[in-house]
Amino acid sequence: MRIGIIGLDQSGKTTLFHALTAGKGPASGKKDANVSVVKVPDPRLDRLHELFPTGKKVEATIEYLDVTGLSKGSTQRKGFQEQFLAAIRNIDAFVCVLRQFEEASIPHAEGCIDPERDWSIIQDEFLFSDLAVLENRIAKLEKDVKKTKDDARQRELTTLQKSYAALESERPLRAVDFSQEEATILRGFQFLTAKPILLVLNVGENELAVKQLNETWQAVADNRNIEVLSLSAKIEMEIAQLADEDKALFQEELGIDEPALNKVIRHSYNLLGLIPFFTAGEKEVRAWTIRKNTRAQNAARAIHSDIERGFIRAEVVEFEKLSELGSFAKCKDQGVLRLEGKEYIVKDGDVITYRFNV
Ligand SMILES: Nc1nc2c(ncn2[C@@H]2O[C@H](COP(=O)(O)OP(=O)(O)OP(=O)(O)O)[C@@H](O)[C@H]2O)c(=O)[nH]1
Ligand SMILES: [Mg+2]
Repeated sequence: MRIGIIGLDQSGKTTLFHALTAGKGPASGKKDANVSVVKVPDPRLDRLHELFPTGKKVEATIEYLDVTGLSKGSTQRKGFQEQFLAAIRNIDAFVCVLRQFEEASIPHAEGCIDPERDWSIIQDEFLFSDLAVLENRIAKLEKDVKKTKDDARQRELTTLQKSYAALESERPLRAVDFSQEEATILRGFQFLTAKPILLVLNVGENELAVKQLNETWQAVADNRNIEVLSLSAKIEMEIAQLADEDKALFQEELGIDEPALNKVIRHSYNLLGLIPFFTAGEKEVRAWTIRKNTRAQNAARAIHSDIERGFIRAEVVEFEKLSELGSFAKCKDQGVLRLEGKEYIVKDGDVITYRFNV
């Protein structure tokens, strides 16, 4: 999973990126799209490692990209469109940093601090960008369809016209219902308004104690495929650089209940409809990421396509039961280790042993 961190200039993107990567900095040297692989912290995995201490502990990972260069009017500028789109081509979702912190020494390009205005600037940019892509493609398809009467092209045209109509009435594509077929047609276009988005209000230190979103942001968060949270990127970066024993103390002093890393990752997971399942044994304990409502057989693909292909059955136990009883053998004795077939829908926190044959 890849998530792109975007936002207007000087909103705190790079600061958040560094907070997420615990000050370790970018893994790639590229100037405009720094990539970093972030481990997904999960206390359940730590507990499994206590039960199976002989091997490695392998967390699930999410990749974050620090994407620069979005400002008012920028997606309309020649060349920018391609550059920005290239940078985010394979992105599953956005984290959008909105500046709320006041800092006289860092002027805002729009003259004053107003995260609602900034959010509407970004929405407009995305809307215009998608409309421009749609206009070109629709114009071309209309000609083609007239000439060839091709069925597939007609369906694509209809889908794109539906998308265009939504955008014209200022509805982002992430809020529109599409059939499976329509979604497949649209996927290749990488429309910006179609991607799920996590809005991060980058607040000042003095606002950290405010835990509730105000009404406006609450209403925004009620939209489909949008989440909103507030944090201070700067403070979080400072925390990320502290030694573990100092972290808790500093957080408590500031009234931060959990590190932003955990919050951002949890929201990213929600947004993308992701859940983890676990495998545990002598060699390793490991978390795997799948989409919600994945069948046991398809979930095996996260581990290896051979297991999916040669699937026989899955031995499944809830994490809580395994944690309580302490071993697979006890779980079996107590009848809480279940044999599941390929249609079983994997649940968040299932510990699975696959039986397969290739
Ligand atoms: N006071 C304060 N300053 C912050 C906060 N977050 C970021 N900054 C400062 O704001 C400036 C811009 O932060 P960056 O993280 O570089 O912002 P950016 O969005 O990556 O900027 P560009 O990549 O240039 O668009 C830096 O000087 C940060 O130290 C914050 O929560 N409070
Ligand atoms: Mg930056």
